[in-house]
Amino acid sequence: LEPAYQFMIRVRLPGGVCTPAQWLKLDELARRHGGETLRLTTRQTFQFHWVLKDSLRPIIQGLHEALLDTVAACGDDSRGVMCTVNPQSSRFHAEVAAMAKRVSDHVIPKTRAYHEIWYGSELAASSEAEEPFYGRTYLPRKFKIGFALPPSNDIDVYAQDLGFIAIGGAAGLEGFNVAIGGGMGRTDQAPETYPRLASVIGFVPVDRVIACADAVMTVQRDYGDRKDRQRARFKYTIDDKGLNWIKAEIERIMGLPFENARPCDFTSNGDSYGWNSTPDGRHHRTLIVENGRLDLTLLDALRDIARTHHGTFRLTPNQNLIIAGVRSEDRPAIDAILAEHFPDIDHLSVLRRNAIACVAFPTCGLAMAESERYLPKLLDRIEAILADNGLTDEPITVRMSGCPNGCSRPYIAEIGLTGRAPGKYNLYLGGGFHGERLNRMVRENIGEPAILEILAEAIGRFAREREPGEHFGDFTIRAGIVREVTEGRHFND
Ligand code: SRM
Ligand code: SF4
Repeated sequence: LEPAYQFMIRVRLPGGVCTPAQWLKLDELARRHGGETLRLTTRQTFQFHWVLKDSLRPIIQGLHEALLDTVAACGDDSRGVMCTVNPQSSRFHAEVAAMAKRVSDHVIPKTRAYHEIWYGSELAASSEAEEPFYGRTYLPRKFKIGFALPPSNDIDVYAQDLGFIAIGGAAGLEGFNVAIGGGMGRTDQAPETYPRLASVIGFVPVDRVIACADAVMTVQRDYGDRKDRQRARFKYTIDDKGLNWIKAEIERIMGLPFENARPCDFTSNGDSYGWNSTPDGRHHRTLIVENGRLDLTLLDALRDIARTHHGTFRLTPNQNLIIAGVRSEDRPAIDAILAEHFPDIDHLSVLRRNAIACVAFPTCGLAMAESERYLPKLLDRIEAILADNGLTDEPITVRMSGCPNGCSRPYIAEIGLTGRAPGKYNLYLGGGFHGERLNRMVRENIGEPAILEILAEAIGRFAREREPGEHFGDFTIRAGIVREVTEGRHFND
């Protein structure tokens, strides 16, 4: 007899796209082995929680039947590759999504050991063979890649170790601005750790993307800190060696210099809700899934939709879901199912639509405070403050994490909260509305009354003193409520 060890399983889902058949399999496995719940994550994939040891193999084999796996969803390798999700966001969407998938296929470990362990395949000599890129020691730490399509920065490209920003012209997709060295994780009381926004170092044409990804990952593989895990992420390699040195080394390995970065603009890192349409006559319905948690009610409704849906499901980086590629004639049936199960789904406040919470308690072993289970209650109270100030329809990004690791990307929110102890959080203000600026801590280790007091004062001033169109994060800096952070390494100053 042994304790009932419990696990989390994360699926690999490049760009967050899955078919209705895959959805139905995920649903079936979650009902049978995953506590009747699924979690949509901030990197556009699914997590099973409450998985007992005996259920590991049935889930992984079940995923395999649906052509899904968990390879490189964790570990010191390149994690799930993200891609701006909404097909309506740009005419280049399909091309960029295909590129994200190509890069994902390229960077995952080639090991056969996974098949041998989980699918019971015969032992192959190949599992002994050297990984062509990762070798025996893989990367110093996790490595994250994402593709953004301006004007949407839904993937938070500046939080990626390697971000590609799509640039198109009249003739089509031309290439990508390349941003390196983003990352959120930090440790309280350890000022040598900090979040950092990725630096844009140039432009590569479409046919150089794979070579660029290889070169960037090679630099991190060979120069990243392998002694101190706290400082092993690429962002620290860049700051320790110097951005110019790192850029030159990437160019040397790539065999070509970067072109100058091209102009581009982001307007938001949120999702656009409701129905959107694309020129191909298809329709796409974005649903708010509060904190990405699919409970039994949502699972039931989405199973009904998956049974008749002919398009795809797309998971957004804000933990929401798009029922994508819907034919005009299928729209009424989807609307009817949603109306039956969730009459209120489109009535969540603007604040809630721009909020993210990480998982935290009860499943995350690193949590210090509640997040997913607490943020909705805190939002009730912040909504009341906004209403008192006539700001109910004001979009403000709020992100909560149960510890400083920052899985909800809280350090780029206009209001950020990271857990310190049960009921206690660090409060950060001043992040950029579309993920372009880090925030700064305004108070450490405080409970709800102090959080609400500080927010009530800042929001009150915002209502009275803001300039037309000014976002809350920008206002808190202009008004001197918080000092701007211009570089990650000065986050703790
Ligand atoms: Fe994360 C670790 C959940 C996105 C930074 N993260 C964890 C673990 C696996 C805890 C652990 O190691 O024991 C959490 C599992 C909790 C649970 O019960 O499910 C966890 N991370 C998540 C998810 C599910 C949060 C969510 O609510 O959606 C996200 C899954 C992403 C995915 O699908 O792959 C998730 N994690 C992120 C992000 C956001 C992103 O990548 O865009 C970050 C910040 C970006 C970054 O990496 O810098 C993030 N997670 C971390 C870190 C800190 C890394 C660091 O550099 O210090 C850890 C801890 C670690 O690696 O040591 C961590
Ligand atoms: Fe867990 Fe911390 Fe990540 Fe939240 S931020 S899921 S508490 S590791």
